[in-house]
Amino acid sequence: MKLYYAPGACSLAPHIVLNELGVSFETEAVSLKTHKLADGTDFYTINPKGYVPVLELDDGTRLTEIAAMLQYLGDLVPEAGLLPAAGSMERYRVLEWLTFISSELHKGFSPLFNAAFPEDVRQVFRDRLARRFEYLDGHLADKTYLLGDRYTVADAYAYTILSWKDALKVGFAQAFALIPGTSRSGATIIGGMLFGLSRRAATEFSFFLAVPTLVAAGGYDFIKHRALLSSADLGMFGVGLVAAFLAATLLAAAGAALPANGRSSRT
Ligand SMILES: N[C@@H](CCC(=O)N[C@@H](CS)C(=O)NCC(=O)O)C(=O)O
Repeated sequence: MKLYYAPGACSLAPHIVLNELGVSFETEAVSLKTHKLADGTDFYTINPKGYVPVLELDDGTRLTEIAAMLQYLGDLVPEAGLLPAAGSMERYRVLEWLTFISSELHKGFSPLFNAAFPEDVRQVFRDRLARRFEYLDGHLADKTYLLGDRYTVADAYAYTILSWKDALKVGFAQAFALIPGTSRSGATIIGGMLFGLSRRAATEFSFFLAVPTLVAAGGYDFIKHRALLSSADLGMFGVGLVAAFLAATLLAAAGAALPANGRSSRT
């Protein structure tokens, strides 16, 4: 089996389930920017709909749509217990959740990332999404999993979408770093925690958000001020890079020594 996926995308849901099932599978990364594979293959020849995930079976059959894929995977290894038996009420509950996550949560995010929508229209979608999350929040208030105490494929999908919600909150908090003198990591960690994330989850999101942010900000600054730079500055950059690398290694080692508690208050 092969899973066509994109890092950070919803293909994480079948990816989690494939790992949970313990079946052997390969992965193939897809660039959602170019819609190409690493070898240049046009992804539309794999999935004419152009989106991940795609599950390719050993006989070459391809399956798309997360809700269908998760049911296929759950039925593939019934003894793993990730999907209740067909015909049972519990099975219909899983289908109910898969449909809710797909149509109300997953697709509810799309307008928020669409710059073509004016802010007031996006606010309508944001409010709608907030109501859906409130419902989910209330449902999970006294439960460990969507079906109560039983972990199913629907939880893997919900986790994937909830991690976007957390990422959105931390991204919002990062905007405060635009205020001169405000620390980016301080704003994202404190903001994330105020939004209900655990310290560890807020720190992790802040760290991963730092990579594209600093590359983009550093690249922009470099281009803007390139006329001021000369080869004599290279030594200074080298010292800075080595010092940053050593400090990061020390911090990572200290972080690894911390006790591994939950990633966030909800996920
Ligand atoms: N209905 C699809 C939606 C999949 C989807 O939205 N995939 C996104 C990533 S999360 C994607 O690949 N978007 C790229 C595109 O549409 O071009 C499913 O449930 O599998």
